[in-house]
Amino acid sequence: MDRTALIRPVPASFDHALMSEERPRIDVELASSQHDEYRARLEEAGHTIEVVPTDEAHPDCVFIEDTAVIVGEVAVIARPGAVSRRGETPPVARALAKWFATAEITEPGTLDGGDVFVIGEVLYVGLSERTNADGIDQLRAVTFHQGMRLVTIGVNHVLHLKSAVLPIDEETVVVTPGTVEEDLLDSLHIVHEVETERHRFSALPLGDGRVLVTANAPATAERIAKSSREVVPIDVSQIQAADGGLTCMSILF
Ligand code: CIR
Repeated sequence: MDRTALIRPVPASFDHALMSEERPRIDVELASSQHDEYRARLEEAGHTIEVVPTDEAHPDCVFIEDTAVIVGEVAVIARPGAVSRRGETPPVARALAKWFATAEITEPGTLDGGDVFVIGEVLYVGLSERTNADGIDQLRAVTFHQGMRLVTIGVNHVLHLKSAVLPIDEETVVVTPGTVEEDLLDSLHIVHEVETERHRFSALPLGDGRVLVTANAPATAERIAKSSREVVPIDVSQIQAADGGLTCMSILF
């Protein structure tokens, strides 16, 4: 497998990351070792790891996924919905320019990469607290030029589309009930997150047939395992404490 994972280490300032609700303090050392474990799982699955240096001035920079979206041959540099995160994009844009032509979402558009997933030739994009209609229109123009299609999905009760809809493979997504209009997911096969594990499940296909899953949602993982996907659990409690999941810590291409 010839796949690259762009990642950004956890900064010491991570306990100042944005949080949607009051939670106990983040254990930054533990977050960092959980991130090391995540990196190891990606490497083990055959990814070449490329590191963008961390940035203490941006406590959320470990969530590198939000800063760019790969659309065919183009890396679209996002314009994060949270003003405090806008300074995260330039170093990621410079790194991606090694492999891709780049385009940028500009004002008044906002877009977080956590609102986008790609299955085949289709980009599913969340209209959320962070991504606005103008940002989606700008992304659609690039998508169109790349011969692909974009589907907009309204997102309720969660931060990003991928807080609620996680692709497992080319035809399956895990959905948190009540967060999106499921009819918009075309013919994708839907597995529901188990109610008692609400908002805990996150997943990242490792590219080798296995799926990395959050260790604190075993019943939902079991539903995936039943459809013959091998799951690899990982504890990312301190990443989840800052509203992150498994897709958010890398850009894969
Ligand atoms: C934020 O609020 O922006 C971060 N604390 C969490 C971002 C998580 N991003 C993602 O899941 N793509």
